[in-house]
Amino acid sequence: MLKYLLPFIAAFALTPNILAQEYFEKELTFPAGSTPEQKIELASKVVPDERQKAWQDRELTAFLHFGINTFTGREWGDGKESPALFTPDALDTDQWVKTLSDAGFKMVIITAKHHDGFCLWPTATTDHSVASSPWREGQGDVIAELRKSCDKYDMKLGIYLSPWDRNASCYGDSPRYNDMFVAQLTELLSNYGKIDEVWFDGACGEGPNGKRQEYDWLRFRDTMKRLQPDAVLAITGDDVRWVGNESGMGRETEWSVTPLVPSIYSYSDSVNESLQITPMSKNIGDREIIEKADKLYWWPSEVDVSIRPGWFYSSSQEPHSLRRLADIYLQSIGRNSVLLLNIPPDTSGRINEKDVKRLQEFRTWIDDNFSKNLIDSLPATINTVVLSEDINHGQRVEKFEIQAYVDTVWTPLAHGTTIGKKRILTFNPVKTDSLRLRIDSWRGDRYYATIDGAYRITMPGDKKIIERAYPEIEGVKSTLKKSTLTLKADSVIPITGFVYTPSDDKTTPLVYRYKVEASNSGRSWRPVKTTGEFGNIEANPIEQTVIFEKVIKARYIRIECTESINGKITPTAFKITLLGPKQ
Ligand code: FUL
Repeated sequence: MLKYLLPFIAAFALTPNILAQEYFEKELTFPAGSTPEQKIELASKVVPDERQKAWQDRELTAFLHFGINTFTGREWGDGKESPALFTPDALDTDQWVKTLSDAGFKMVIITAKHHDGFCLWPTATTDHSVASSPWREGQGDVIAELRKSCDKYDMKLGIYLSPWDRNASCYGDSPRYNDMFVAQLTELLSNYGKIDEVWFDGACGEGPNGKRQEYDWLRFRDTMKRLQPDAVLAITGDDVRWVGNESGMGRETEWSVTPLVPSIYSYSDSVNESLQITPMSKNIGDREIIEKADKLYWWPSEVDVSIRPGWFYSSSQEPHSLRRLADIYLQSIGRNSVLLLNIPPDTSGRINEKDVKRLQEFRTWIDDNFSKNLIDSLPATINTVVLSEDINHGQRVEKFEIQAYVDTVWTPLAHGTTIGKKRILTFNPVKTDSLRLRIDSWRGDRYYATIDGAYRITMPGDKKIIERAYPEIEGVKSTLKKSTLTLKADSVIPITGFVYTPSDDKTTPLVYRYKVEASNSGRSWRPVKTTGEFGNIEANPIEQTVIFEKVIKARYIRIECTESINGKITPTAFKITLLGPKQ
């Protein structure tokens, strides 16, 4: 009997002690029997560890998606690509790092291996690497060159290593592939100096043999901790959390303290389901969620987004407008997140000059708008305020209002919920000589929030810069029947490809795999060769441009959805636009 009573006695005895504890680094398990009030009190005491603090201070990190997809124009390669395609004849990592350093980035993360399995370093684990490519006659090593450039420009280096590998024949044979993955990680974390962030992407599909892999996440994490103890583990890791979209937007309410269980833990699905939260939920840290939880994590958000629509370079895409980048800045760094901005090197192996120009404009916009802090020289006309919490004491503020003293009255300028590491708020311009921050609700005994800056910022104009590589063909009609869309032109015409525009309506399933056929008569059909897959469409539902291997001549094109994202193969609507040769 005593044996059964003991855990209860221990739990009750623990509660007062744990409540007296000042802080809990990185995670906290509530003592059994904690009341909702005690849980909220304890939530205020969860703090980041040193690695997470250093990571958060960097604010702006560059992502470099580069590999076989750069040369095929695809977002997800299928692993069958020949290494002979890898021919970046002017590859210049100094140009990458200098460009990024000039633009204010403190770290770069490179796709050492993406889902197609092609390795940018001469690994001993597979032949599917730069060693089998014509680049530098098979003697090259992109990671080594990047390391050197990072040292030259005082830039930190991070590694993206995709767990999903569509090339490795042992993928799906779980213990064997886990060994291979650990060997790859070991090479990267042992031979290239200091690595500050390791990125394990969450995308996971079948391998070349159709089998799915059971990853040994904890072993992967332990390997990283052993070889690079200062590095943070992102996404499928417990140091840095994916914000939940790839469009560059942090949440209005962004909690770094959350009961959301990182997916490296086997119990993550069941616990998250019982709490009814996912990494994509609108709110992952409110009181009602915490009160239902048993455990909390300091798991801060990273906003990953590409400067172009896709992650890999494609000549048919353009960089986003400066206005879009400015919005991204305010909605990521300005919403308690780190911004991980992807700038994909092009087929020559350099950061494309259009992206270099856009990055320079972005830097200038940040400097012009945020280097003169008017808080030191009020009275002034301002339209932006920067707030912060001292995260050494956790994240505590739940509701606030910022006010300005205007014509003898304290006037509300903006209000919000969370603050966190940094919160930027914009409002209509107002002339004032005093500001005050009213905290309406917080957790714990007190809060540590301050007004750090006041600015008058100007948002760049929205220039229309996107133009199609090919003009749309006029006069096509479409009829949608089940999961097949048939497009009919007035006569037989040359067709170079098509664009699929995913529906904005969230209830319409997205097309993931498809088949294309062409016909002159509408009766007998011939297949048209394509990759048959819209890679990464779920996380990043951008327009998908498919260019055929060669121009075809047809009057009819039929596109069938063979697999949709939610498994049902009957999307109720999908929009296809045919493309013709350049005029
Ligand atoms: C996604 C991947 O599937 C994309 O290809 C890209 O690497 C992005 C950063 O993460 O989930």
